[in-house]
Amino acid sequence: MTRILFYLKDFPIEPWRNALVAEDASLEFRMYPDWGEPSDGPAYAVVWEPEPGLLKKFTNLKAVFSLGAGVDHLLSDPDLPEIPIIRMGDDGLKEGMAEYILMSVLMHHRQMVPIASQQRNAKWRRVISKSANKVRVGIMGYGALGKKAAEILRPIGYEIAAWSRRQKGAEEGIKHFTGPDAINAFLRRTDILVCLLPDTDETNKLLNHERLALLPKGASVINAGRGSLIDIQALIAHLDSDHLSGATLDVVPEEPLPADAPLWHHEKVIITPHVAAITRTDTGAAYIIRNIKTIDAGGEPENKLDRNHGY
Ligand code: NDP
Ligand code: OXD
Repeated sequence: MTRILFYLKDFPIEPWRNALVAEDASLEFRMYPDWGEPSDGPAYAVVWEPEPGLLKKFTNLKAVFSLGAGVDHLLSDPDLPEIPIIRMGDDGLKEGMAEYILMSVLMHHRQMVPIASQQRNAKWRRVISKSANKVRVGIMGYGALGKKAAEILRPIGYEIAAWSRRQKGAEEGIKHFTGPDAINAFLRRTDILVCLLPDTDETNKLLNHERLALLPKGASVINAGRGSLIDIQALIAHLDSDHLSGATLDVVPEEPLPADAPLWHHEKVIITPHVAAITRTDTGAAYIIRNIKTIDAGGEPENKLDRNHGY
């Protein structure tokens, strides 16, 4: 029998119990705070934003599943046990993110930010948008989510480029840029910047005033990775000077965004409350059970955290 210890901050747990037990009826499902004895039997933990120090108490854990693709909520725990950490990478998560990116890219391409502002001011003025094949989309972070986003954007005809840390093989319809030496050229050719990077020491405030200035005039920015990537004051300065035409932010440096943050009311900014891709119980439960079986059989799980690189 496999025991799963479950801890989810701010999400209902019951749908997860049902989905996991539907995948494997032999599961013993324990919810915080009713864990039983921390030393009882081998177990897996499935968590989102656990209290720091909590996981250390469970000396028999074989692995921890992050109920999202990001692991910053775990790496901030100084007592995180040295066991495998598995990040979500199920199809539902990828599809959810691809939908969000498609929606946001189309919104910026078809200039919905100024059009919505015109509506608020009862202004009827035609706004003409370029054809898709003249719009250069740049995806920063070409991992599981970035790739899926490219897949959904490509048939529309956008000119797509991707920036990542490691060299990628040639791929039809994608121009690849790799590493710090290529970031400036990547930004200079990007009209709509899609950010899908993890929060690491290297990505923190990577998009500062100088780098945002490299984007062509009129470019827009979509961030659905982590809020730490962008210097928000620099972003606002570029929006106010009309260097940038708009931004869609699903993630911000401080979440929830404080009620008095000026960002809420900026004419050129669309805010969504970190909902670009929420792990779905059906595909998520199947992914967790599949990986538990792999580990139990002595295999290597999918999407294991690389602690050296922080993602
Ligand atoms: P992956 O690990 O699959 O991909 C991460 C990508 O970022 C890779 O392409 C990686 O490059 C690149 N990268 C990392 N560090 C650097 C760096 N220093 N320089 C250049 N490229 C870098 O992650 P996912 O695609 O699954 O998820 C990405 C992030 O999206 C998550 O970490 C999470 O923070 C966020 N997220 C947000 C959600 C939301 O609802 N807003 C939902 C889910 C995830 P390489 O390919 O070379 O390794
Ligand atoms: C994730 C997230 O990391 O929801 O999956 O942000």
